[in-house]
Amino acid sequence: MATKNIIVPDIGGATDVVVIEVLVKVGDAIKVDTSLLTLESDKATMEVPSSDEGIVKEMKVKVGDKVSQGSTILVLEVAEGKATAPMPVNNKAAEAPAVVSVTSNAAPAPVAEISSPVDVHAGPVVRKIAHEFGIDLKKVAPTGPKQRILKDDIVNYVKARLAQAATGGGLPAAPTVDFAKFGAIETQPLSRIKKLSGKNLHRNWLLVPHVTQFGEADITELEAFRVEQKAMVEKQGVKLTPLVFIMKAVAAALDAFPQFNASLDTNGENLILKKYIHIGVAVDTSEGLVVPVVRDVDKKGLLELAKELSVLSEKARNKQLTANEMQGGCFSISSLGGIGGTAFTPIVNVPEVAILGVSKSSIKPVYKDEQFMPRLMLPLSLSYDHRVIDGADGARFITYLSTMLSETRNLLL
Ligand code: CAO
Repeated sequence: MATKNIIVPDIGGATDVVVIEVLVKVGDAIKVDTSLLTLESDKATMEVPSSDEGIVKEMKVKVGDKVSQGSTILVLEVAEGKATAPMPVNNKAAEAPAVVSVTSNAAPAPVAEISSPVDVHAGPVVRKIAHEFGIDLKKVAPTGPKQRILKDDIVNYVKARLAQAATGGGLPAAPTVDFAKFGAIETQPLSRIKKLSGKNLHRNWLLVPHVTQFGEADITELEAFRVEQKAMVEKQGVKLTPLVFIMKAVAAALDAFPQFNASLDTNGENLILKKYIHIGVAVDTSEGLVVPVVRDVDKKGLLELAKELSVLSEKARNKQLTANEMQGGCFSISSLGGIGGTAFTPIVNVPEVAILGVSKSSIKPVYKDEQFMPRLMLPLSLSYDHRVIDGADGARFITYLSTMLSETRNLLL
């Protein structure tokens, strides 16, 4: 292999022209006419094509450098026999490639004419790519100097559109805002879990026609029972929180309302009813939300469930959950009861058809037997897929759940 210096050819006598874009990098295989640089003088923006073919060995210029005719752009590794002597600076060689003028105020170059918008700043390569992909350059956010659209801007635009098509297809893009214009900022990458769960939540939000039914359960008796049992249970190293009772009540409700323990098949024509009751429980971890699944909740006792829940949530927080432990759920529970809030609208965890949100219980005056009484009320928020579940069934399910939680013996039997 021989090497050859690739130099700036005749650029119409302009000197100290600023490099505003470097279009190749070390290791790139380039051909004759591959665009190497974009230069910007007072009068025009130009793209410099390569005079040779080979592999880029070393770059000699970067964005912001000033170049003139004869400045070395890069060192090219060329195939033996193809290398010629470096082109002299003053050589007005016939082989010297022509420079394409893009946004010159003079006559526009042919490449520039391929693409329509003339009021955007972009080089011929960018315009050509935009033309080939049918991209309207006016929609691409420029990040180059003087609002110039760079090749990377096109790449980012296409990536964003593909991501959008994968989720919401055809939705208008969120505006690109330069937040630093308004004050100090810091950019933090999203965790792997956040990126994954974010994609799923977005898809579920768009795919499912959600309805959220709110309700309240009187858990005064249940709480008295829980507090009574708590110390005894804690001796066995287990924490008995309201969530375990809620899981049991949900299992009973799923048994009574099988359409909640179901999934739509992929063509949306059939409902697949499940004969098992596995419940996913959303766990908040430092990396984001994960949903381990507790299997056969209907067949397990309160203590067994409490033990399993604490093992799974511990594993979730230590990032030790296996894929298997997060699969096979029929219904999900998202409990924010340990944190606070009065109600929220959880997003259905597709392919499940419903999810229960639990908020923090509080003592409220409840009118009973012709007087107000202080009762501990638990707020419930049931979101469901309206393609599968009717509003009346949503109300029946939450009423059933409230009854189950109000009468503790229902859960113990
Ligand atoms: N009302 C009042 N108090 C409640 C309650 C409720 N609904 N639910 C729990 N509590 C109490 C518990 O009894 C416990 O109090 P004590 O320590 O005095 O007994 C305290 O709140 C903390 O409970 P916990 O959070 O440790 O336990 P849990 O069984 O309720 O929940 C888990 C376990 C793993 C679900 C929970 O820790 C968690 O991660 N929750 C967040 C889930 C989440 O982020 N969901 C959002 C999904 S949508 O983006």
